Amino acid sequence: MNRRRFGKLVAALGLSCLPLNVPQLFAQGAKAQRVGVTLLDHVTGAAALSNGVELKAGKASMQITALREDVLRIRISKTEKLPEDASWAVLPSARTSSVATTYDAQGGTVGFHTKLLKVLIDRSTLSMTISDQSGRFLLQDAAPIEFYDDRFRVYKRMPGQEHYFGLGDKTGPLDRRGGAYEMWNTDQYRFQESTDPLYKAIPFFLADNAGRSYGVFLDNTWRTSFDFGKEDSKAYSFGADGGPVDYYFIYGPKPKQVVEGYAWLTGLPPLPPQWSLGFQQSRYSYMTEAKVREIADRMRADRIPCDALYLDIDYQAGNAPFTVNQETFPNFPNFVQELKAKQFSLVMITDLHIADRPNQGYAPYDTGIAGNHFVKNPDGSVFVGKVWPGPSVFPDFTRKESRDWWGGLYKEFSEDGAAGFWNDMNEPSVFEVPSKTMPLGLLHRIEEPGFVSRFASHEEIHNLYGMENSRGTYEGLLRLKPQQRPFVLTRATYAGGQRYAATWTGDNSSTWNHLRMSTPMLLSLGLSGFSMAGDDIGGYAGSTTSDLLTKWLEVGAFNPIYRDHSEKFTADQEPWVGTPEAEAVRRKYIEDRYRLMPYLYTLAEENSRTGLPMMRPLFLEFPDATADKHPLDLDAPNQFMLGQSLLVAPAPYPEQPDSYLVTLPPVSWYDYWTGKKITDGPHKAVAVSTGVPLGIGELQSVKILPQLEVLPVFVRGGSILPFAPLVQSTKEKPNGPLTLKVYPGDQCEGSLYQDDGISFAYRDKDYLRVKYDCESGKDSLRLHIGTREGHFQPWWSDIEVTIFNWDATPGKITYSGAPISKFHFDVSSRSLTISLPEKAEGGELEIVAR
Ligand code: MIG
Repeated sequence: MNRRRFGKLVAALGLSCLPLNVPQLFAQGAKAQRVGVTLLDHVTGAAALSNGVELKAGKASMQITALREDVLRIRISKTEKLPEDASWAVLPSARTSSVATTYDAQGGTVGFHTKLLKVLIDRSTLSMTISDQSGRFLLQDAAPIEFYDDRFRVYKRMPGQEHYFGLGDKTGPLDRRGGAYEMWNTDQYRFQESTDPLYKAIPFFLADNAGRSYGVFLDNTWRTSFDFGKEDSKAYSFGADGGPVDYYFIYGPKPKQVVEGYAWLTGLPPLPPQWSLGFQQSRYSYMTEAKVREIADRMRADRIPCDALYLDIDYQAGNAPFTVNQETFPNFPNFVQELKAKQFSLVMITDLHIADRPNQGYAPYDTGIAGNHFVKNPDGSVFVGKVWPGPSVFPDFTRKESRDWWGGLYKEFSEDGAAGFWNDMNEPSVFEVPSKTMPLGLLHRIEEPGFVSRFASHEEIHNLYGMENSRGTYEGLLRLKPQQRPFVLTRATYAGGQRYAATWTGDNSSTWNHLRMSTPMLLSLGLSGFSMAGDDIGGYAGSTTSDLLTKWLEVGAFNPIYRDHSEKFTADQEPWVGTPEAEAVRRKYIEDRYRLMPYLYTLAEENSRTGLPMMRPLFLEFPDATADKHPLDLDAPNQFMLGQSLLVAPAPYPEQPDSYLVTLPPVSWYDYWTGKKITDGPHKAVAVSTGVPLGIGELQSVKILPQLEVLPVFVRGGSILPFAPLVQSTKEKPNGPLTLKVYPGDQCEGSLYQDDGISFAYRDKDYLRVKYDCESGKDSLRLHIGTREGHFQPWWSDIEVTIFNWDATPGKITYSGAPISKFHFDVSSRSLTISLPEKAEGGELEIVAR
């Protein structure tokens, strides 16, 4: 059956005359019922729960509960019994949370309310409406829930001004409105702009309706699909090929609250090791120890800061995971130590498929078979599929015991000193079969705390498999080195996988269009829980060109993961390829990322504490920027925020020489590279392109003539950004002061987080957090440096404060009352630089005009 068939039915029923007459529509829907389709379309029984309501619809049952005042869970079953209450994605602590609700039953409706939300179900149609306190509807069924065999589909009204974001690593425009998407983890080598599905299944989206946001998370690991009005412009829908109807409603109204609510449900990412924010160089494959050494030494010789080098599959013996080719990597442990001494972290690929090599002394196979750890055919034999090692067997990652065994396989590499591991091919990818994966009928075993033990078909486990692979890796590494933050990079995952691994967008191509496509993909991943994400810088498939590599390294410098990677048999893609001039431009951007590291790391820490992604669409920071409150990003393709302060504006079509307009939210802005103020906010702003004065609330724009060596980046007025002296690796201790750059403006503030970057000592207060704020007047400024929180000792003993948009030599400067004589006023950049001693208790910097 066509998964979206019902959309057509809805259209035929006259949904075009919105606002809906819901009861009528639902009644007609019932009449139009087809053979084999079960529609849940009237309430036959209702009972209050302390935290929600329970309903019967004939044989079917439905439960709506409140986990928090602003988070609801909706569970529906065709039968009298709801399915097992278990989840791979939702944290038990969140799933078992509840708040008291007030039961509402009057006339033809039944429901409840929390302090923030009201839920009403129409008894005659079973149509559910969720609205806010003021009664404005947020989510409303557009048609009865439809069951067909094991499939189901849920339909919601789609208001004309509502826009949809998220769904993980999808290509195409940031706004999902008008598109349809599937979730089925797939090895999509050389995916293109409309390839779907891709590698990950994150059935979560954020909806924004004129500044009021909510999220929906469909917790279902089967093949799921979402249609945002592709079939019918008045309704959107989601459904699955099997498994439970179990979805969560997360209320904003601010989009940041939705993102934080989703993190509360599915978990926060761990604080990453700081080196993983450095520049990373990879290739399929550096074939020998000597080649890796050459790359490492060239990085240092050319003064290109770099933190991580990757080993792709060819370091292994015959592609068998957890082996090392003794001919090409003859002194492996020494080699890892040598790289460490050169301040590189080594990341090794470890694919999940274990070579099917009985009786050959291959421990991963022997211990795996002995422990009964592999996925089986329905007849009980071990499933064998062909992948890189040839015939291979597959760990049964939905068994805790098998994950623990898997994690133990990392013992030697971990002892050798490898810093991170790369879980590729875990969709799982299987060669030489049309489905590219395991047969759907294979049997996985669920043997897991919190779950009833049972067999589950591959169809149920497929989308989850990669996540549980990366979980086995993460938890195993943690057991092996409890004091060291693991770094795992996974290709496939499911909702909640951010708890275990960072990710990348898979096998892109070395084309300008792929550079363009990366920004919305990474933004979508960030909204879907995965902040620690990157793409293959320079492109994977095909050979890059010099200019493309340069521009890609510029944009990537402002992405969370910054990793250059390329396919076998493509041209070299390291930062030095081409001319010395090209290398100089690339070096400048890589260096700048390292100077910005204190800000990046502060954002990574914020992400691990709140779930807010490092890289953000504009509407997350400026939800009210447009007059009708539509998301600003619709007018600003490919612009993105890095944290709350930086706006990065690559060309919307990066290969085109034409000028383009950067849309700036209505606050003041500075040029990141020069510190010069470029706009004054809504009051005084003119549209730079036309010179026409703008009214309050209107958008400012800046006209950019693209230049290869320039990536436009803007700083929000009212930012205080921390910078470090240049280092060649995050393992190097910076030498010199901490720099605070102050960009005066409204709500002027900033913060800084530091720790040792690798261990968990921060949990015992061994970190440093400082908050800054400032107030500015004409030629005067007061900067407050907060008291240091935590007892981590920073590298600096002085702070250099640079204030931009400064007009004259100051009169008097004091720091906590003591006069400061060391300062420099630079007329040409209109900046004032002052040197201060670092003080644990912080202080007050005051500058007054002459
Ligand atoms: O079948 O390990 O996406 O990054 O270099 C290809 C070799 C397997 C796919 C990954 C790519 C990696 C490559 N892998």
